Amino acid sequence: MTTKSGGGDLFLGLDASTQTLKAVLVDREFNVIADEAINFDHALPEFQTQGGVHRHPDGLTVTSPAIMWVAALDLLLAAMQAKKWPLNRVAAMSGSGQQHGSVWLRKKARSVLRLLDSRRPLRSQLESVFTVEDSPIWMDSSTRRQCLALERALGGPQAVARLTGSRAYERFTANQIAKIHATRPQVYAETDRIALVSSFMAALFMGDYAPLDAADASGMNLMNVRTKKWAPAALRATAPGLELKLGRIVPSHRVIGTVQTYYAERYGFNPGCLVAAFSGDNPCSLAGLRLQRPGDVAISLGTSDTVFGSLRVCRPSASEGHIFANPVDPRGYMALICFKNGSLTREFVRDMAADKSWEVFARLLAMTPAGNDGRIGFYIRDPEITPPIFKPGIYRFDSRGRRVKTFPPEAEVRAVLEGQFLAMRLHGANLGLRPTNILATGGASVNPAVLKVMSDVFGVPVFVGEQPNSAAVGAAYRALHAWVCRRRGRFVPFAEVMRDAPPFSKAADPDPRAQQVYRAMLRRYAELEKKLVDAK
Ligand code: 5FX
Repeated sequence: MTTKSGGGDLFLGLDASTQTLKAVLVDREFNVIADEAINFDHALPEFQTQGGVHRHPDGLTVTSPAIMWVAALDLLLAAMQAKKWPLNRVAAMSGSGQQHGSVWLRKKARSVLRLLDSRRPLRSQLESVFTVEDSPIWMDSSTRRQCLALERALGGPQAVARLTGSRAYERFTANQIAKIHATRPQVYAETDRIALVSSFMAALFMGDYAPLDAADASGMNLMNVRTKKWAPAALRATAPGLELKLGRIVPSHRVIGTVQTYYAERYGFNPGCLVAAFSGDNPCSLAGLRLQRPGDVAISLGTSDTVFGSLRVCRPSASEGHIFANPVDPRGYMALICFKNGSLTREFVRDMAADKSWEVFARLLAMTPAGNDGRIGFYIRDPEITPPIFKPGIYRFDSRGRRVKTFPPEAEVRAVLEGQFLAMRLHGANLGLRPTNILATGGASVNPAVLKVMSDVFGVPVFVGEQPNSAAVGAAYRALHAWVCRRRGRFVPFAEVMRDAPPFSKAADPDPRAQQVYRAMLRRYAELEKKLVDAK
């Protein structure tokens, strides 16, 4: 068995997401050699979650039982052991957690963590350490009042965005904390530590409270996104005595400890296995997709679409998206923008105009030129956050900007794609994202017709990569990064660590003739969008 601190040749990445707890094992050649997942609803039915969460009757509150995550870790570790994962070869590990969710621990939690008994599962030892049994998570939107109060205290949405990287959002941890402080002051008083999901999972492995990493701490409305330190004004406006309950923020590539003896004794981990700071799922995905240089942008085409990428400059906006600390570059930033209308909206248009068939969709698309003869459409099937258009509907405009009721089918299919990608280009640029290449992920990234329009609208090549568990893989890559930095005793650029990773494959090249068309169209799109937003 390898016992030297950080000795070994494998890297473990965990991902505590909303519905599952996953683990991947990665070797020095960047191959995923094993993976495992525990689905909360199926494996732990006693918690009666749906999609890993409890939606409360007010329609706004969404929570998950904190002990369920612990119980899932017991199951995950047991499964890894049963499948004979070579855990004694793991040199370093890290993890990813759904962002914004908070875990509330009472004082005794720290001694329980330090004295974990390797003869017993974690669940039975941690059952009574929570002051809040149902953790508020990122899907919660019950804190409008607290958001307004934070914005008032700090001088408005733009001031909050300038300071923390995002305007006040309901799901962001400050506003969740303010709500618990206001509605359950006793619970707040009894809480010794408020962890994020990521730092809580790290604490389980370290056997002590774990510091927060700067990238995940950026999703709290509490950290000065430039200095990566707590922002005193935001702390004061949220709840009294908060800094002590939150602990330290460290750079995301920092080694924060070694695994508790519990993991060596019970599961055969190398006792010197390093634990690197855990981070949020979006920052970990950025690492998993290796978006290390400004200009590398990922577009994830899922139920909702997400655009994210690395940035050198920090230019937060109150009207769109988020700026986080970069998880692989302590001097850099990352931008993240979510668009609610993603795949379901594209499928809705496919069903309406293209006979429910992607083949027909692609054939129709080929009948129209880039720019759609000046037609522009906004397809708002679900209330949209970027841009804020809350009233569902289809808003179609002809080449002279006049609202029209219908488009021919071949124009309809092009309009939905061009509209979505123009929105991404416009709002991404407002946050400083100027792609030089795009990595497309998510369900719809297998569709060549969709990727071709993406490439033309942005005017850059589009790549695809097989990376199904990008957050867990990103956590493993970050563990490798932290391990290399520790070994060399200095910060080593992530790009250097990942230099030999296999390249992604190109799926589409932009048509140079389309550049001019989309540049002009972007201006018109922005004007029409402004009118729609102002009319709400
Ligand atoms: C990002 O701000 C989010 O709220 C989500 O992507 C969560 O991180 C999902 F886990």
